[in-house]
Amino acid sequence: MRLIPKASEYEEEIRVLKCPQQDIVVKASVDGFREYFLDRLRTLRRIMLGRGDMYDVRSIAEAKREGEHVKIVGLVYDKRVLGKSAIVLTLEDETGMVDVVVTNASRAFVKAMDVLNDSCIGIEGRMKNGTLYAEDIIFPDIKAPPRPHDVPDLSVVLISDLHVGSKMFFEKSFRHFIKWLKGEVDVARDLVDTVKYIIIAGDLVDGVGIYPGQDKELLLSSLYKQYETLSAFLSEIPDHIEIIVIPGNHDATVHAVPYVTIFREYAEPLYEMPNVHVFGDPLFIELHGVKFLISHGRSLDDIISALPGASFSQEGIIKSMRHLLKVRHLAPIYGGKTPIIPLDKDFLVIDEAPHVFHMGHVHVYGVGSYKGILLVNTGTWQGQTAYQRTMGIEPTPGVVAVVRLSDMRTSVLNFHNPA
Ligand code: D5M
Ligand code: FE
Ligand code: ZN
Repeated sequence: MRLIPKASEYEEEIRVLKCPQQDIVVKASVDGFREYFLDRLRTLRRIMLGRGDMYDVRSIAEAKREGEHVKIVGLVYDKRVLGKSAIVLTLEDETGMVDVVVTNASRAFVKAMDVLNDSCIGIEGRMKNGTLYAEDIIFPDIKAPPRPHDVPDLSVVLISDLHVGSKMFFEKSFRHFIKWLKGEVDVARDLVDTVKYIIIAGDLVDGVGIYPGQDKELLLSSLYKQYETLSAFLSEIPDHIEIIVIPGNHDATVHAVPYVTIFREYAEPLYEMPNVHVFGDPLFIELHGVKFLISHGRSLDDIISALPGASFSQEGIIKSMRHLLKVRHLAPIYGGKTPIIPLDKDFLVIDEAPHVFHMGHVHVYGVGSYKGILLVNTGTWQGQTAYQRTMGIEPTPGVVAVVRLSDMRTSVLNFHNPA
């Protein structure tokens, strides 16, 4: 006897707080990236100023003119590491640029190692002859919002990177997962009754022409066929479960962030499913009051190659996701592997704190937390590609995270069965 109602007895409750719309592309700034970066600076500076310890911030021009002991906020224009003795950061705001010297005697030195180009940071220090000597570095930083009350006993399954259409798509494992959702697998039966949502964080299909030589690794060479096959799989999922999807760099979207929703023309069967909700990236939604920030994670490649200690290991990926929250930006580095659309508003700033931060893309599963925020990277359903072998990326296929909305308890289940 089960007294608590099952997930199938609950109405969906999805509130979209932020999602890029199709029309953003035509709004791309004519001014190139100036407006875009100004908005990044202004939004993050406002967040930092609102925190209390940064109320006395000066503009860079002011600091240079009259400063002795000052605080500034700016975007990192350049970072130079001078051996083990000092790091020189060049910071920029709308009034000017300044070189910031962080010597290894300063408590800011360890923080300076983690500073990445184009992110917004604050510096507290002393001006001397037009150069700022840092005493401290202040990151925008974040903390989890208060938990909502009276959350029903429902769970959300997080997955990503299915790559349907690839020869390496683990169809058998994915079918096993769907069987579990139908209640046909004798694993965590109590949990499956609570599943009301599935979030898929991009790379739903393998796409076509995404990388050189991809055609040799494709089972389905038509993008239409790939979305059709994906939709056939998803239609097997009980229809009281709402499926929330965003695009990845393999999907039919504009291949620059923020990603617009998957083009309907290619994915008609997906759009026709009543329980599938198609969104863009980044997506900020509330499910019964619990806030989710979902983004495919293309920028993780750039973070992993720039951030000391980051790597394609589970720990290295969680470290990278923590860093994104600390700088409150989903793709801080400009000019790497992550193309950015120059909008006059920076959609990639994390202006509101979520309870859960979900990414994929790197194909390695990881779970962790930062300042009370649950971090999940959901691995993949694709085997190791030739490129990943050369990069030493060991994918973790068939792993799902199930997050219970009422207490955020996270269960990790492995559905991989390659045989
Ligand atoms: O990306 C899966 C992971 O593999 C991600 O960390 C990027 C990396 N990857 C895979 N193929 C390539 C190529 N050809 N160039 C650069 N990086 C690559 P996914 O988005 O699923 O391909
Ligand atoms: Fe992927
Ligand atoms: Zn990807």
